[in-house]
Amino acid sequence: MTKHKTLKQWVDSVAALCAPDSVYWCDGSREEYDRLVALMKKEGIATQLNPQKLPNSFLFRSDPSDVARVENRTYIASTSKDEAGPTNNWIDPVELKKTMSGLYAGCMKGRVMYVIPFSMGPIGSAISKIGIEITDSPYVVVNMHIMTRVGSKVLDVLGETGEFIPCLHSVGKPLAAGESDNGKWPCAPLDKKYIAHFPEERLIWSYGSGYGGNALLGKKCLALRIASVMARDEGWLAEHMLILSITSPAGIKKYIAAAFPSACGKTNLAMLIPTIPGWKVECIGDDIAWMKFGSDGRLYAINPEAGFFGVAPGTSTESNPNAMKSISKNTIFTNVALTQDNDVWWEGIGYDAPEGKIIDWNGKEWDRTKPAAHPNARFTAPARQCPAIAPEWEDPKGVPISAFLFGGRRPSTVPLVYETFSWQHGVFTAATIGSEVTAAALDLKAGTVRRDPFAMLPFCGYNMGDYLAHWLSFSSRTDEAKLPKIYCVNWFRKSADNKWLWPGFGDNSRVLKWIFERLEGKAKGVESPIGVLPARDALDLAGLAIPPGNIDELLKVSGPEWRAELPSMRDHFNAIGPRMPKALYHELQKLEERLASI
Ligand code: OXD
Ligand code: MN
Repeated sequence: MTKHKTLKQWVDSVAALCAPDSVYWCDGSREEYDRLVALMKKEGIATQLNPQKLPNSFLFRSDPSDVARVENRTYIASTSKDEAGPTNNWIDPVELKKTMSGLYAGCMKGRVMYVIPFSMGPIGSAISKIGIEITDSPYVVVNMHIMTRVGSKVLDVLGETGEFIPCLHSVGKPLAAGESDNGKWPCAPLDKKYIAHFPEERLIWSYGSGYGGNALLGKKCLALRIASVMARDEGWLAEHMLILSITSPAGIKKYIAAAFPSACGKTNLAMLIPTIPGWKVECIGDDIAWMKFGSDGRLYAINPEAGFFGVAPGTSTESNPNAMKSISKNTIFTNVALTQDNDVWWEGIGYDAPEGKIIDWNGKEWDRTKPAAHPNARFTAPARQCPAIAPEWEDPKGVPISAFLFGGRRPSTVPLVYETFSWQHGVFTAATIGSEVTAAALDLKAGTVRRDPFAMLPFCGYNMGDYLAHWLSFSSRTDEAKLPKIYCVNWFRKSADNKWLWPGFGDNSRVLKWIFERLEGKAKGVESPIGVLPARDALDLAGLAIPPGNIDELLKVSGPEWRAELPSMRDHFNAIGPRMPKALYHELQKLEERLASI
């Protein structure tokens, strides 16, 4: 337990409101993990997987209504609507607290209330932050064990007066006396789900969902939405970025952080195995980076998480062998399919579903015309299990970042890679990245570009205009030469006949190598109106069996295509509203002028 008065008072007040049967303080031990998993097995929520194939691993199936982040039920409840800005849902915080307090009243009846002290980042690092999550879900506790650093050591660092971020979570399903979940995933209906952030108070309240980022509050809620506000106020960066290191054959190591919207292969890039001899890539993190200035004026990054919460479908020995090894034991699977011998299976695992009865993510015998795993099925695995994890991944100082990469899915227009001209131009480029809408499921017309500044659209806890201004301000916080250089990448360009032009995956190391050599001042570049492209012979293509015409296409900058981008970039800036920085309109105008030459 703790001698921290404010913490004790908060826990007592939540217990009084939510009325659990008991309160339990988590110590983060292996014994605690095993005990909770055993409990969930008994309650029919967890299935033990084949211990020969997947030691100490378990499968969970969530309710079909509770399978992903719920963006339309996610709120930034700042005091003023303007503070949240036009890209966030907003409800007045007083009103929202009233509604949610009503929902929380008695919501933990029949359940245990778990108190989880956790550190985002290595315990005690100057860049790390402490959170306390209160939850009535043992599934959340075991996932937090993997995704964060949990336990008594965190309370020791917190001491009697340390700062912590209170994170309150309930699945929103009280139990009557003697009732149990009876194998059913507890959650509330969609219109009762709230994922609420009170940024001025650094407070998170989540109700009604037990899934992923809605419930593991250290991840998107704390490490991005609340941390982005803290970062603005304290002069640092909390970003939706992977962190990797790349080491040349000469043994020189550089660190790169990269942002892509969800489902653009971030985990694959973070763990890639280079196809070019002598080069090594190691992983520091696959989703979130917190960066602060070191005493040398450079930006140092830590991965605030301790695990991977990755999308299973599409993960295979071919697409990401390191991820497959990371999830070979001590892993929690959610909403994947179960084979007859208690192994997991999903679409894109790299082999056909085995014979015999397969149970789909709904818990029913699989109808082979439908997906067996939910498309957002996940694995939760300890980062330390990744064979490519960098030995320094938990260094409390962080790692110095030399380059930022931004990208999205762009079947046309955007070349494989280019370097931006300056910090301001780089911020402009990151502010306009996006992905082309391919599925007709969204309201947008196929081919429309959905712009997602810095891949932070769902995760920025304040006004997007102010966020962009915060990024711009970094060039006056240090010598610009000490800031990372900014690159745009696009692995997803297609030919006119709709074929991928670039093999991607391990071959993306060829692009990383060009970036590495640019940073060393060695690789040749060719200036274009949008930025500096690789000179044709500067990209290492040795051993790559793709038609030379593909490379021309991949590096093409078409005047008409780029001019056609300009109105949608302007609309996107206008939609951010009056707080949109003028400097970025200026960059847009400069781009337009440069494009006039081609
Ligand atoms: C994630 C996401 O789950 O970005 O990491 O959606
Ligand atoms: Mn993410």
